[in-house]
Amino acid sequence: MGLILYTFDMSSSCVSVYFTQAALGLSCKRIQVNVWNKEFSPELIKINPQHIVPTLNDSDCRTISDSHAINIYLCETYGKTQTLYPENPEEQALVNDKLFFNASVVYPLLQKFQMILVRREALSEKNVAKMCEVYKMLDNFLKARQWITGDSVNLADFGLIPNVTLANLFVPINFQKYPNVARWIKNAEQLPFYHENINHLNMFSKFLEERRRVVKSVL
Ligand SMILES: N[C@@H](CCC(=O)N[C@@H](CS)C(=O)NCC(=O)O)C(=O)O
Repeated sequence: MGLILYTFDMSSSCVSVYFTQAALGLSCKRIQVNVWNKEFSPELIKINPQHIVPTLNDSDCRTISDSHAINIYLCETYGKTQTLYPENPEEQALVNDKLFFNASVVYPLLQKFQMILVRREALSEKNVAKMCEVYKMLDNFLKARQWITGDSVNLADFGLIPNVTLANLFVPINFQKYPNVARWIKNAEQLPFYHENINHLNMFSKFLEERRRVVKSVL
């Protein structure tokens, strides 16, 4: 049976799993689930009543349904390179720190922007300011290093890059003000599997464009 990933190409969380999957050279059957239209397949509801993507189902029927948990599982189970999720407790703690930052700070804020599209409201100034704070924090994290926790790319970057580049579509990053973020994104663009994110961003930009035409007050 192998690895099955219930996914949605419009989801930045899913892109982070694509990155890990590609970096580890794993093949994985992708089943697209349009969660925006609530087109949950019966198989997804059966294995994950929360019907959230990404959801990974491994051949032994293990089900994992959070991108950060999936990425750690893939590295620990199939990881040939320890640099993506270091074994050393101190280094691993730094990666975990930024994974939780992504899950508890960046993603919930990004979700608010996405909900605006659904509810067709204008962006709140408060949330725009919060996102600018996130950019500032990232710029500080990246001051002394090439990647988010050190000088080699790891799961923290895989989680943050899709979310931050998507946030950039809602709240454009001032790259003059945050040069370390600009450098980090440029480095990410060189990753051999970055096309997964380009595909995601292109789809999202198109969607935003359509919405802008329909609702002038949004963005
Ligand atoms: N923290 C989760 C977020 C996953 C998430 O919110 N997924 C959204 C799409 S981006 C979803 O499946 N929503 C469907 C629903 O809530 O029913 C992760 O990183 O995997």
